Amino acid sequence: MDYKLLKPFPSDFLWGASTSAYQVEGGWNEDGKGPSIVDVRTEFPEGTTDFTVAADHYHRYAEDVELFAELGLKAYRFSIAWTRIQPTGTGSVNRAGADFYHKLIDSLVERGIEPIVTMYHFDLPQALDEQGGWSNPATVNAFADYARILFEEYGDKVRYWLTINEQNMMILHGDAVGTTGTSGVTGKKGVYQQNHYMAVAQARAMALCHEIVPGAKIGPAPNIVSVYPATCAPEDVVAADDWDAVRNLLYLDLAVRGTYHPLAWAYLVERGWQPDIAPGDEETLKAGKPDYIAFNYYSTQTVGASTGDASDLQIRGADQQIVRGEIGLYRAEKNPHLPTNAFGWEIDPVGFRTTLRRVWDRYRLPIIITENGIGAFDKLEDGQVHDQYRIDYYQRHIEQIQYALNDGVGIFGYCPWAAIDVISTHQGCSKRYGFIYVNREEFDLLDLARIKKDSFHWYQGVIKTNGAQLGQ
Ligand code: BGP
Repeated sequence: MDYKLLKPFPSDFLWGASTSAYQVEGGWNEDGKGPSIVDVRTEFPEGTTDFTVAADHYHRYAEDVELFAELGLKAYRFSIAWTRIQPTGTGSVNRAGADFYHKLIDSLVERGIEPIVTMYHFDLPQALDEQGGWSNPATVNAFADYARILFEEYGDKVRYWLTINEQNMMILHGDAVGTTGTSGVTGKKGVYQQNHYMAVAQARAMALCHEIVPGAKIGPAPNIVSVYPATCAPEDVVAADDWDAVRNLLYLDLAVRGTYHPLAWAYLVERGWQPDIAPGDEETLKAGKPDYIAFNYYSTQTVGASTGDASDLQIRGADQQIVRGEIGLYRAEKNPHLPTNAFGWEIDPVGFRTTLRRVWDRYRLPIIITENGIGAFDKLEDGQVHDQYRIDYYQRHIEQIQYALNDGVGIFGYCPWAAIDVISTHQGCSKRYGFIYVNREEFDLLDLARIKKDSFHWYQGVIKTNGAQLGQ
């Protein structure tokens, strides 16, 4: 639907930006921090860096927060490294690690920037992984203890919490996002058991948040896409619904309703992959209620009916946005209407509006976008980065948020990925996303200077005008 005149963004809209601990901080073994599964990773695609230094935010957070304030951010979404707080994932608090986040949060709050804290963004403590990671129900208790520590430590200054970043990507594409770990779970049955434990852990964290910090808000942060049928053939529509249930609704329903989506459950049972549900789990899942839904949006996916043979397995997209096809369920299709970025991810701003509408229609909970952005090989030339492609990308996505707001969708914030250049999950530091350029190369750290990209100045204008000025 088109509108004669679009209503403006709400005056308290949270214009933000995102990062995650291991991708931005560096200082991977400092001040008592223990190793996480990403720290012990030894295999990296050729020519790409590890996460040991990243953007060196651990040492430069004060300078970075100054820049965030200059950008005008109303919110900053970042994650806490579990292994700074509890080096082995259990046990007493590592004071120096906890203090780092006190300093970061205080400096944000002093500048009027709302901290939005992800409790766990891919970096499971290695010590827990060695004991089975998410295949071990003890990890559920460890996560609940960790959650309690965070709420007690920071509850008086953090009002917005996120439980687990992209649980669905860890389950569906652990190899791409680097979260498979070393504990060696094999087979889908084991992976869906991990998913169940994560869902229970998340529900416990949500219930604890409400018990310990009344007034604070908490929600999940999956990666959500609209799934399009390749044609209007009814069989393609069924395939799109099926894949939507398995990729999106399984995770959203568990987080929001505390139940398994019936179609997703039917799929798990059909494959023999349904998890064991322990006594009390159903009650725990239902008792953990989110106050809002956060989701990461990069793309949409297009699928058609399974043909029942190996041709279904033709891969589309790439990385965590990959669509692999599954015999008997769906096949991946190319969407001829959509361009792709340099990494094969389809770009679909209108699909953003569709996805916002669908999530709102189904759950009627306030929505915040916790990631959206474009990875590119930015070039520093004469001290400047002309990333017009990023400006175009954001412009077109923010326009669609405004349409969705006019459609009646309750959206209260937008945190693009990323506030500053971070290390990609598996494509090194040359794949950049930030508004702020970090002067380093894959293996040469140069001076790690911060340089404002063209998109920085553009987003500054967007925030200053509360979204009224999206053009150049
Ligand atoms: C999301 C992750 C982020 C981030 C982003 C970009 O899936 O939550 O951590 O990295 O994707 O992905 P990549 O770094 O693989 O390009």
